[in-house]
Amino acid sequence: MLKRIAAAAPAVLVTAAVAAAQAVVALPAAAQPQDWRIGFQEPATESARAIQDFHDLLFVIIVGITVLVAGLLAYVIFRYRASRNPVPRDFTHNTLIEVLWTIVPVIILVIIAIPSFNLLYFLDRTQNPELTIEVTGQQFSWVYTYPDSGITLYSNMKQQDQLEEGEPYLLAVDEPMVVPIDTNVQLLVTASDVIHSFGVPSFGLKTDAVPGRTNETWFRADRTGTFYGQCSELCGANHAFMPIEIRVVEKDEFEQWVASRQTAAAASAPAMVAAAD
Ligand SMILES: [Cu+2]
Repeated sequence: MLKRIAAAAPAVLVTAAVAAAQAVVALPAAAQPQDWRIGFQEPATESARAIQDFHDLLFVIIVGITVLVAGLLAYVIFRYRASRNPVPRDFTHNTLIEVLWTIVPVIILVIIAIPSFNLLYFLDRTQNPELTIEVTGQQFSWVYTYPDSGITLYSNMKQQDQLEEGEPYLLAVDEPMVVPIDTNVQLLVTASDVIHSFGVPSFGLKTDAVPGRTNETWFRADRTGTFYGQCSELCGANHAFMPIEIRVVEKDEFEQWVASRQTAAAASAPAMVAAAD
């Protein structure tokens, strides 16, 4: 009996693990924070993937250094304690070890610096932007302007009673930024009052929005869906309530969206002129 239970246990564990994995997959397709998550959001751009790879490299190096230093320290504390080593030696220099503890860290820093600079330059800007969006942070919302198509979106966080089924409170907005898939999107980020920061983890984006200054960044999303981010610079009382929502759609869907927005803008423009008269 016991044997049979023991034999069945791994199968049960595997089933539970598969169910848990499916539960994770079945969660909303949107890229957003999840309870008890460890690690990064699933990347949706080459930039986010490269950042996560760089993080993994650094993590290995950091763990290695920490284990080595802690291990040496523990060994010295144990081996050279007063009871075991009553008459300490009194030398103060060792050329070999001094050369080593200078050269080895230099080599480690060079190993870190090369991919680090590559990544910085890769993230900085795109060589051929296919779509430009101006992002303006303001207390406490984001404004997205598409200069090529004359569209301006005022993106405000949805209050709890405005949320639709499955939309996360504190992340969902009334006017998400809409972008096409597989397109180099250039972002020109600025602010109109204080410093904000445009951060979308699954895109590997975090760019300060500084009044009087334009910071450039870019992304190229490789899957459709809804991606959430937040203002990442403490900007005032409602800093927590100016989230970012980006919808990545197929290219033809994006064209339709642009056309519908332009039609809507054209339809409302004469009315506004008439009202002004
Ligand atoms: Cu802000």
